Amino acid sequence: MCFVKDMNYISVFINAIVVALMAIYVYQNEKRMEEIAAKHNQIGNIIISVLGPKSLSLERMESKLNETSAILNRHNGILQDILEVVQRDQNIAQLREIAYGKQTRQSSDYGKAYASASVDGNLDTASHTELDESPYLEVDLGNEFQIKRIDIFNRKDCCDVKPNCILCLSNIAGDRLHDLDITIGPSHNQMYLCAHYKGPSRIGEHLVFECNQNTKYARYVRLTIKGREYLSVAEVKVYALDD
Ligand SMILES: [Ca+2]
Repeated sequence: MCFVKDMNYISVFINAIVVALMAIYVYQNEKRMEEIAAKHNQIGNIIISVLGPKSLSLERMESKLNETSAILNRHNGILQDILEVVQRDQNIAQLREIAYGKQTRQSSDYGKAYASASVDGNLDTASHTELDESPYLEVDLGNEFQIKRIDIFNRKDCCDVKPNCILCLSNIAGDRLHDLDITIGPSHNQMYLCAHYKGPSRIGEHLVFECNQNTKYARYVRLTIKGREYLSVAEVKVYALDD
């Protein structure tokens, strides 16, 4: 009996030791977890302190990039405009004006405003027809040329489509020039449309028409207004490739 009693004491003692060891283990684990949590907090604070200023810098960099992109776009637009001007100048440099002083005729003469006034190089003089049905002005270039462009200068001093309109503020609107067909061709029977101008124009306006659609060789240039109207222009300039 004494032996059994001793064994019970030993068992209780061992259990007590096991419980104590488990308690120590749990305590140490909790302490370890607290340390890990503290480390995590510390790392989090470090990350926030580092990334905080960086995120602000990124915003500023993004803003700067947007500003730079806008500036580059503006500069690109300016460069495109410059390139177009340079290209146009190069194209013009290859062209030669061929209408000056050439033979002309028009559907009728209004007083002494002859057709020749449209190719005399003077913007203060103008050709002028009567009030004709489909009035026209024609330039005979003498030979065939590869016409690329035709410039028309409306007269600077006249006229409105309602010249006798007293209530109108002005009768010098220049809008008689409208619904204009600009045709070119090697003969009167072979005329091709270079351009159509709906208008109306304004006094002194400089109109430019490209004849890229029809680059055939042509000797005649004709302006025709569709309808009953006066046709009056200060100057017609015809540009052809300089062969
Ligand atoms: Ca003239």
